[in-house]
Amino acid sequence: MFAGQPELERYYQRVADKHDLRKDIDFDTRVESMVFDEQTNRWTLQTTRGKLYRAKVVIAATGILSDPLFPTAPGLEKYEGEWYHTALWPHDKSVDFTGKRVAVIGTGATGVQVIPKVAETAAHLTVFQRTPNWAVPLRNRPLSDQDMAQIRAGYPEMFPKLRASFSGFLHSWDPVKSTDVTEAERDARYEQAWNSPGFAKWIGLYNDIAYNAEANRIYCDFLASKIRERVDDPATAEKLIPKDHLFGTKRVPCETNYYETYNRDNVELVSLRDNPIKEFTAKGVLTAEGELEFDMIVLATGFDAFTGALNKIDIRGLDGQTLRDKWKDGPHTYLGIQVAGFPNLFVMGGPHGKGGHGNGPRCSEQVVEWMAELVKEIFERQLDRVEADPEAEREWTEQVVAAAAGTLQATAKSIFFGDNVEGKPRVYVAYLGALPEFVKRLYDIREGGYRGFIIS
Ligand code: NA7
Repeated sequence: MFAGQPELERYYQRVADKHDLRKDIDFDTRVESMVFDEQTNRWTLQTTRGKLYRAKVVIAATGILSDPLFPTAPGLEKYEGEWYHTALWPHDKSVDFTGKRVAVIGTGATGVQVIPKVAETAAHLTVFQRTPNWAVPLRNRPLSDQDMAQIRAGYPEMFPKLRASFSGFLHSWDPVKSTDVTEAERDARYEQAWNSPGFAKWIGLYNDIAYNAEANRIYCDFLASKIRERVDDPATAEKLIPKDHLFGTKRVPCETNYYETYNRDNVELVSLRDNPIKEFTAKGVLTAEGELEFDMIVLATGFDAFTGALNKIDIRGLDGQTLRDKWKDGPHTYLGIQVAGFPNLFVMGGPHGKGGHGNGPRCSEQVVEWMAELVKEIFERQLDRVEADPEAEREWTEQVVAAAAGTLQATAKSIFFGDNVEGKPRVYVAYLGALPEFVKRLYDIREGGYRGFIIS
């Protein structure tokens, strides 16, 4: 039901072949800097391969989750064993955990998938947990030919439904509140969701879970009871139950046999709150309780999300202003698509927009369609510049940030506020609105002559 990496890669390869895309792609190329020339209205891009590119328009489709985050403890360079970051996994070699003493740091969406796999063959696995998560069962399974036939037959209804849903998923929040039903009904619904695949257990439930702390807490109690049922050792179960954030205020990880993994003799959970890593050593890590030795360390520590990838590039717009400097206190954008002072630069899947959020491909495609039309116009009408009006940018940024204030999401530390990264200012970087409204806004703006954009 949920495709694994090899199947996804096969799909991308097929799309690249079908549309003959490889001739237009320079692979293994990192953009280091981008400078706007005000005389010619062209961007100059410098890459790690030394090649210079000149472009009238740049679309930075650099992604929300693409700048890997490393542990804050110093000394990783001293560590002499094998180590891997889950976002930089070496696909050209097979990583073997067999018989090894392995550490995994991080228990987010990736950590909860990696941990059960490593535990199967490692001699010993130590999991370092900074924050426990409300992880829920993925319920993945192979699809039969009959399942696929049924899915294909449903395409005519499925695609409009995806475009019309809040975040591009088939699930939608139920307008019924959890307080409007009996306790027995509610429990049965939670049980049914628990046994269903994917985000049915999140965005397919009563909508008050998203905004009412009390309704959310009741659901948390249900989820905590499931963790207690699945983990044999009560002390370990308690460590795995989040105590300081509500369900869905951080991204909800989906897992397979994650909690049962802690019942294995070769698996140990270390809470970094009780026992922080002071530094990496040649043999492993030094914690408050002493040195622990490992043959391999897996960093599942996530990403500097939303702004990390763009901030890695030295981007210089009008008057030599850098994007990093402009965003030092948090991102400023118009629709998450443009930044005032950076003409002809379009962002796809950055902060404060809907492209790339939620069901990534589904949300992106609608924003891409709109953006591609605008880019086409730049060339057809031989425009010099399209850039965000500073006033429109100010209004949009204020609106996005204000919409998140006072919500349940604002009660947790998360990638949505950037405070998973040490030293990053806590500012809302995601976008809380619904996909159909966002897309409608884009088309209204176009009909209004691209309101909020300065076109010359
Ligand atoms: P996530 O979900 O951001 O998880 C990263 C995990 O690593 C999370 O448990 C973090 O704890 C932990 N972390 C981050 N920095 C540290 C340090 N310095 N020390 C210890 N632990 C740390 O990233 P994933 O790769 O798992 O998932 C990314 C996306 O993939 C996810 O959002 C989905 O869209 C799919 P924290 O909770 O911040 O305390």
